[in-house]
Amino acid sequence: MQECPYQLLCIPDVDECRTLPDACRGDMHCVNQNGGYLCLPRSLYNQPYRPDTPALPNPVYQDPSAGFPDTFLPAVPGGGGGRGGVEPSYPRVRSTAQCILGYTLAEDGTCNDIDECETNSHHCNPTQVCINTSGGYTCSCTEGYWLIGGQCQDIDECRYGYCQQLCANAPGSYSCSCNPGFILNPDSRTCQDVDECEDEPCSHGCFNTYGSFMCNCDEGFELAADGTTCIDLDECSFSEFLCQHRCVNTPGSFSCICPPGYYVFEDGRSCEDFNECDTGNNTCTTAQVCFNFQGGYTCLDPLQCRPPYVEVSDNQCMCSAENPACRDKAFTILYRHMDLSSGRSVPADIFQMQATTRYPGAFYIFQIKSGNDGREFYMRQTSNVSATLVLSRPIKGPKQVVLDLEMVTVNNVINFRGSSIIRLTIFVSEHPF
Ligand SMILES: [Ca+2]
Ligand SMILES: [Ca+2]
Ligand SMILES: [Ca+2]
Ligand SMILES: [Ca+2]
Repeated sequence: MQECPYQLLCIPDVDECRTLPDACRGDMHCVNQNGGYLCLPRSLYNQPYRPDTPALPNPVYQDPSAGFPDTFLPAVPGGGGGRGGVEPSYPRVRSTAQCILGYTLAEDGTCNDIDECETNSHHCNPTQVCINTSGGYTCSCTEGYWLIGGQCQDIDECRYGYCQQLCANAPGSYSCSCNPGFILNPDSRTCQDVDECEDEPCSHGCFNTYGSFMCNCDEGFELAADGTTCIDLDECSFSEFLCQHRCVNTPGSFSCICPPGYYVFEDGRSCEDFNECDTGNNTCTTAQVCFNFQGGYTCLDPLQCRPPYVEVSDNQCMCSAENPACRDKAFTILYRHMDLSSGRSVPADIFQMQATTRYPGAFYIFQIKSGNDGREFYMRQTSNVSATLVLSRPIKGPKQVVLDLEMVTVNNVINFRGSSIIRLTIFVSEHPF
């Protein structure tokens, strides 16, 4: 029954031409129809049946059941009765109503839908697609197109924000893509951030960011121009004062080194003299005295006083006044040693000298008797009985300077004039520390 749009036509047909006696009167010929029968003039019966040909007289439609709703029955021209068929012997002429528009009458009398798309009897635009429907058809656009002015035109999906980031329109379609740093989600429209750090692109630390990532470097390194590589910082190039002596760059750091005779102090930068005498790390014999100085040490031989001097202690020689050979010589020679940094800033008080024995009425004169050829030193008297040795010009080491510092004692009361000497050996270091 579903195939039948008209209920009237779908009940089992009865062949009224056989079952009814005198179904058609007079010269009329009975033609059975689905749901009724036709009475046609016999003279026309042999012609092909063409219900919509106006030249033919209207066939007579006979409704045998008389129980159908009026609405399904064609109007009877001039007739007053609503129901037909009560008198089969009185056929009435009715309008053609075999099938409604869109259906065609099949040989078995049923109305079948016309497939306008199949039979190419549609009026769809060439850009459109014909879709057959029951009793008709529709013209439609394929996906990705819409109807504008009767034409199927491509939908510019990009204009309507179909893609979250990048969009490329295409006829009947579109495609989304993502900015660098994003990947297209399975929905093919939205994008999500790529966690670049998973691929470990950085030499050191990596931070994922929305749409990108950032690298950072451990201490002592800096990020190269490529943004991912960490390169060592050359700390030594920052400042020449980073190390007291020499800076050695290392990966991620730097270190200071000191010349032989020094060690690197706790601060890691300054050089400290290695005291070879205290640590026993020297080659002095037991007879010698180890003297430490900046950057080295020396072994002092035991004091040997040259005659007429005689040894009075391990660092002092004396020439006795009773000895005639000592008449014009200094009464005592005291041996002293000191160290001095190369290039030490000047002026600098570096040594004190003082009379140990004071005679009443005596006065003292302090002077550099020998060794001051470069005029780097002078004596400055600081009191009646004392003086200071002043360094007035910088001395560059390594160097040993031996100065004879003389103290002249003058006593006019007893007409005495004598002198004593300090033989000062100065070890000037090679380095300014
Ligand atoms: Ca498109
Ligand atoms: Ca990222
Ligand atoms: Ca470094
Ligand atoms: Ca030393």
